[in-house]
Amino acid sequence: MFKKLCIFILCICTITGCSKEQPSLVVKEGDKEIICTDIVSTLNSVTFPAVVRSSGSKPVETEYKGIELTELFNSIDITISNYEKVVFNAYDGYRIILTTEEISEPSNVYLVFERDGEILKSKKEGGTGPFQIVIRRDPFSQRWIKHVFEIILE
Ligand SMILES: Nc1nc2c(c(=O)[nH]1)N[C@H]1C(S)=C(S)[C@@H](COP(=O)(O)O)O[C@H]1N2
Ligand SMILES: [Mo]
Repeated sequence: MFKKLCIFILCICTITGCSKEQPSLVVKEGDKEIICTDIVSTLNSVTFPAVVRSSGSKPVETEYKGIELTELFNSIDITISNYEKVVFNAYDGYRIILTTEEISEPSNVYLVFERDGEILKSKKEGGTGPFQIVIRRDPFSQRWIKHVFEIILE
């Protein structure tokens, strides 16, 4: 009976996706690699408004949910003031570099995973996620790197 119940719950979880793995991200500091796996569930997330400018469409007002990048660094004991710049790499080969100064500005650089209440889809699923960097003081969004998977401190 118990075994049947377990199998039943497992099936429901698989179908509804509640057992879906959380996306991960790697942070590199020297020759150390930190794999961040439960960013979405464990860190302090915030929502904020932004205007999205995607080529070929009109600007749209949206709400993003994510964590301030400095929070992520704090959570893995990285002191960014020890570094000059941070490199972000995306699955499609896109790369951006931010100064640590820019990242340290309050309420500026966020690692987002939700837009208007919906989890960001991967590139394969036609989205901009699973993670995207949003820089609130970069209104033209060229540096809002989509599909980011690697962050390197230099
Ligand atoms: N991974 C990735 N992020 C990216 C880009 C890209 O090609 N790949 N393009 C950038 C540019 S130039 C802009 S304007 C915004 C919006 O891109 P979109 O016009 O393709 O929506 O995303 C930025 N982030
Ligand atoms: Mo662009």
